[in-house]
Amino acid sequence: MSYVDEVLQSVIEKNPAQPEFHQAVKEVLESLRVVIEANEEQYRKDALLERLITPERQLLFRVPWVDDKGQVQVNNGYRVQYNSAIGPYKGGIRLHPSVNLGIIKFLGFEQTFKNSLTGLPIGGGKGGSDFDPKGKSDREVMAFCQSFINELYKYIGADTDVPAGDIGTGAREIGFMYGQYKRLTGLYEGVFTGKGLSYGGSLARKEATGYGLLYLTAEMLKCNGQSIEGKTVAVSGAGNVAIYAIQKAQQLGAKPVTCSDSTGWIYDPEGIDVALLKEVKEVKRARLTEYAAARPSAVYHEGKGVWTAKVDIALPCATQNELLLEDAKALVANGVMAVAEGANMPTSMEATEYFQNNGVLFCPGKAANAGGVATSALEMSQNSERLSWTFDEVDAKLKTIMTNIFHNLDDAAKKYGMEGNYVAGANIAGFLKVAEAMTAQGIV
Ligand code: NDP
Ligand code: 2IT
Repeated sequence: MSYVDEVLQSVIEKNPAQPEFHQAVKEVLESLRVVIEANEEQYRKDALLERLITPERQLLFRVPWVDDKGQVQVNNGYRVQYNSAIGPYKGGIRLHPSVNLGIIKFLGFEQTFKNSLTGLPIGGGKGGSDFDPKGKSDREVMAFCQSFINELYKYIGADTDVPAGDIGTGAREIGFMYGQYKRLTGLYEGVFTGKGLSYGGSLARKEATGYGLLYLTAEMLKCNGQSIEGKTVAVSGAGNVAIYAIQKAQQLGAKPVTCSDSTGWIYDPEGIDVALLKEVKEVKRARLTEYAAARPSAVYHEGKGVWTAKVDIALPCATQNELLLEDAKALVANGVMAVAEGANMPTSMEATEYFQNNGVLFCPGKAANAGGVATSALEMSQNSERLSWTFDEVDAKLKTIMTNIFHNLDDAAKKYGMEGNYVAGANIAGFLKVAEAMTAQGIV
């Protein structure tokens, strides 16, 4: 049996009931075959893949907090410190009822490659909880965040592990977590990113994932003789990534016509009104029905269906496995020409292969959504030098980073005989840097 197959088999045996983790590992290892096989004996002897796949440390802890009725609630807390070969652990905190260890591991594994692709010195990590911020009062969210940090503060720090936002964790949650960390440690340091601008946050971090997604998509189209201008776009999600993806798409001359949340989706043939979407989601924290109520051109559909819209470009920006084979078929039948992932692993492997086999340009999340964490690394740099850069400075760096990422994965795909396969290109380019750093640092 080949080394890759051996490791794939053992991952499934050793990590039962973690389907998202298996999926992420399978996608990466399948596309690394050509690289591993070229150096199989050495990699096997060094157990390089086993070390890459096994997190350096996994923290699981109890998070008790008191709700507004005086009732004690208990949630599970997680932080998976995946790989520190190229820098301190770096990655977001997800707060969503679906969170479990397998989901945090898949996210941490992906993050390791993504962070490598940014070209910046950040290792991979991810954390979270099954706490659901939806419908909670600000006081309840604060009580949860403080309790979460009462345990986590022991294991994080500006030079060891730097958490940030993800689903359910935005500026409010980061503020509460940062405040508690500072209170417990007495340290005013860049231990979180995505901080508020008044206490060490970076301009353009809030916009960075969505903007970066569009910078990369525009570059991918350009390198394939196309332009983003005039294209219609389907975006899923209505959170941090989706909102700023929609905004940048409009700035680049495209027309986003959809967005979605966990209850339904909007089709707005006039183009999404970003100011209204921000008001509904960032300020009121309300459902998309409120968007439709305020916008005559918009149609609200209950449930799934965002991928049935006829568009040129699809940008999944909500969550994992939200774009399945049947969705890919609908998009292809409607003439989609490019798909780039704003979310982490939103497209199933079958759907990804369907796009690739039907000539659709496809860029995976670990490259396409890397602008968020890249700008987090820029926030860390600003915190270290105790300076703040202007919005335009950060945005210009972000654009350069996204353009470079695209060319790195394009070059890697070409070098290994898989031109146009950006999934393989991203996995190979991300892997080679981490593997080299791990090998140089010995068996640790
Ligand atoms: P937010 O919490 O701001 O928004 C998430 C959006 O997706 C919401 O509209 C939410 O709807 C929807 N959503 C979440 N879970 C589900 C679900 N199970 N089914 C249907 N819809 C769902 O998160 P972000 O925008 O920050 O994150 C979105 C994706 O992007 C995630 O995959 C995240 O890992 C990834 N990402 C985020 C980065 C960041 O910097 N924030 C960076 C890189 C990637 P509802 O409100 O109804 O739950
Ligand atoms: O998935 C991701 O890259 C994020 N949620 C952002 C991580 C970060 O550290 O900014």
